[in-house]
Amino acid sequence: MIIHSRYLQIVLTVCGLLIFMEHAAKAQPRGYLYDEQKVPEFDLPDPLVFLDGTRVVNASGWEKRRQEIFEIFESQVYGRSPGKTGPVSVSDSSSTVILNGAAVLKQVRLKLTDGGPTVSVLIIRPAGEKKVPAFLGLNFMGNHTVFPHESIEVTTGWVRNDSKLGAVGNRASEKGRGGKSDRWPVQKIVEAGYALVTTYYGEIDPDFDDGFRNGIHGALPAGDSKRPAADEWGSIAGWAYGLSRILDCLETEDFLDAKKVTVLGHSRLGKTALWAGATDSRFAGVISNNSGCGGAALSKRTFGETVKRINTSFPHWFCDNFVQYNDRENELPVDQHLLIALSAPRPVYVASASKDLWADPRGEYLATRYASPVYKLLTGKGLGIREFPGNNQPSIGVLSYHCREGRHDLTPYDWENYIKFANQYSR
Ligand code: GTR
Repeated sequence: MIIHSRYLQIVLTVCGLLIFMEHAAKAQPRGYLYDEQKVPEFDLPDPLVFLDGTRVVNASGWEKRRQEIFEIFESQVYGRSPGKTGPVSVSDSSSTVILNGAAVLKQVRLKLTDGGPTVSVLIIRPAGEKKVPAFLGLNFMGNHTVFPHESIEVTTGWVRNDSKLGAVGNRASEKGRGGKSDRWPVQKIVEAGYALVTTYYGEIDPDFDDGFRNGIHGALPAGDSKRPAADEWGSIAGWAYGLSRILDCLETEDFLDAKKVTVLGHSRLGKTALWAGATDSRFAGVISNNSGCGGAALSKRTFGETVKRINTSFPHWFCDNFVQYNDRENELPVDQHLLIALSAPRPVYVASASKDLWADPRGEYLATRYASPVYKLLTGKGLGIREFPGNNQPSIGVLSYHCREGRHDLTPYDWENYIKFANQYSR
């Protein structure tokens, strides 16, 4: 018996260790650069110098330089998106009062384009007749995982398997209801006077590599061929396109102020939020939460996730031209500080997490800082800090940054700061 229980103890310890190691490996794959001393020397393009060496001296000069930078990101990184094909159409909507009368929950079915996918837009706003500002962010596992109300429909589209959320065989289920509500502090957002608008990203474009036949890509073939050309849109651009169509829909909502919509996203959806901010100037502010490689982190540092790794793990996220920079980050004509600058003068908040080395917190901070010259030119202010800050020391301004203590996640602490950030231009 004693032997058995000791044996059991050893087995349990080994299992525990294996689970821990697997978790650690997932968070931080081995064989990549995590040592600051080993970061290679690199040159970053100056945001205020054109490719031909001419310097930008005023706001109209920046508009031209911005166009130059934008075209490089379009053709080399995210891919060109088709223009809007016509008005979005709402096929159905319903409203319910929630939070003891403090809020209204509305669901809208939105057709993104003729013959294209229909997405379900969840809007939770403070009760009343006032037009309120909003946060718009895509979610990873379905609207029903965001808030536990029984009226929120369970997505019928493809979802990533997740047994905790009852997502099995790539189908979502009731079990997931409210399962991700820790990422969406609805009550806090409503109490602060904001609406939360969210949609399941997989309804815009399912997140797997199927040769771009499904989702928004299938409905809007970019050219003659079904598959996007090397400079045409990948999934990140597809999700960003969806965000813009949701914003079209918000422009018709009576109780939302569509001029005060902050686009926000975590991780791959943080990359998406940054590209949405760059492609659609109607977004009043942009928040990138732990977006990492291809998001806010500088690619040329090659710290944590690299261009080659991301193009290999997720071949559908970027355009095919991005592959030519695998192991050749130094040849990239842009880096991610310029992506942030594309949203200027609109406010951008970049946030990292201290244990999320895969996303390169310091690289995210540096990109924010190096976007400052553009903000200084246009607004007189840049990022308010000149050193990488300690944990939980937010610097909030037109350019904002914090590194939260902890792991890759979107937490109430992050939201607390995002609300302060949005208050600067939304209240
Ligand atoms: C990781 C990927 C990151 C990040 C993350 C996520 O596997 O390497 O770039 O986007 O996924 O979106 O959850």
